[in-house]
Amino acid sequence: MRARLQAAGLAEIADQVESRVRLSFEDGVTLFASRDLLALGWIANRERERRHGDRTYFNHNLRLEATNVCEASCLFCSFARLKEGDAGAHTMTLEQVFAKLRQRGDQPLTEVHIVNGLHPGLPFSYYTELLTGLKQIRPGIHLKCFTAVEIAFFADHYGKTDRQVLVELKAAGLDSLPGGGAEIFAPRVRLKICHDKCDGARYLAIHRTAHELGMRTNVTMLYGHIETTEERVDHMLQTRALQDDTGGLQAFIPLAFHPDHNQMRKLPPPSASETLKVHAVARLVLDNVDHIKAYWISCGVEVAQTALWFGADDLDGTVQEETIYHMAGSSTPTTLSTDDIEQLIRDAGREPIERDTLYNVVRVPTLSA
Ligand code: V47
Repeated sequence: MRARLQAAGLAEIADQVESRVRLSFEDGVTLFASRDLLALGWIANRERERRHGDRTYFNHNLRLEATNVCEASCLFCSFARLKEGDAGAHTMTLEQVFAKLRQRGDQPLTEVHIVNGLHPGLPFSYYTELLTGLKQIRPGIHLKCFTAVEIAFFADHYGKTDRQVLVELKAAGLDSLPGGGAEIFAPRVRLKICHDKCDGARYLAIHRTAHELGMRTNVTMLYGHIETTEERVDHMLQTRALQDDTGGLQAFIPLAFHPDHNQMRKLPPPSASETLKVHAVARLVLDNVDHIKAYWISCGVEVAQTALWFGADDLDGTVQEETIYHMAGSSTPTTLSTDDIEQLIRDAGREPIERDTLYNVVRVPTLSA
């Protein structure tokens, strides 16, 4: 392997990773520039196995999007509708949201993950009652809801500070924040693809505040559109700097751009090899983030399986009701059962571990005789 790493120009970085020397911005760019995907994957996999062995995490979750009415105009989004009454616009009543959870009374769910559009016409009580009601139905359920972009919107729209919003939502039952809305932090990219939502600095500040309030969060990165390699590495380094300060991040989640039915539809989707590369570089640059998630809905089931050998150790979960990616052309199923996920992890040569949102082990599935 040494000769291969040397030929790929990656031997020094491999040594640094092995001796736990932090990678620099230039190292990140060098990793992305490498043409030897297997050499890069080998380094990322060694690091993945050092941390997690074969263990591969997933959870039993339910994904809900209560409204797709959104006043932001992100070019990559196929999900949002500007106002109520527009074709395809939908907003669930609280009862409809609660019914979605009640319908799954027979499932040992551990998490509900909710992301919405930035709806200008709902009262703040819609969100607090949403959380309270879900907790009443399933008191033990973990509520991972509302991206930092939604938190910023709530603050501006309802005249509160970001911290106040988080405190009030936490009191109503919020347990953690998902990583959506991060896109690419670089202002150049944000101005072009999502100019009218909160900027990268505020996104990170909201995660910092959530950590100070005792909540854990994730960070995502939307790749494969107009971002440069340098902007990807910068995004990872800003994430790493936050984690140095707070330790509150659980997972980093690369999200592959899907071009169908949105304003960037002329761009091709990122290739499988690009996807593997992004997961591998994330594993190596983000030395202080425990988990790299290959979100199977975004990168596809087969590529997600392969990513388990390129740095990723988590696949997200059963999901069940997803529209953001399916409206943008994802051809994955909308759900996988826990049996399906266990099997696909085993087929990939790894060991499935069912976790809760905070990575406590819920169940170590065993093979039936
Ligand atoms: O914020 C929207 C992205 C995100 C498209 O925290 C698109 O555990 C690709 O954040 N092509 C929502 N991506 C999903 C998300 C997420 C997913 C899984 C796990 C977690 C977690 C968070 O989806 C949005 C945006 O960045 N997105 N449209 C598109 N056309």
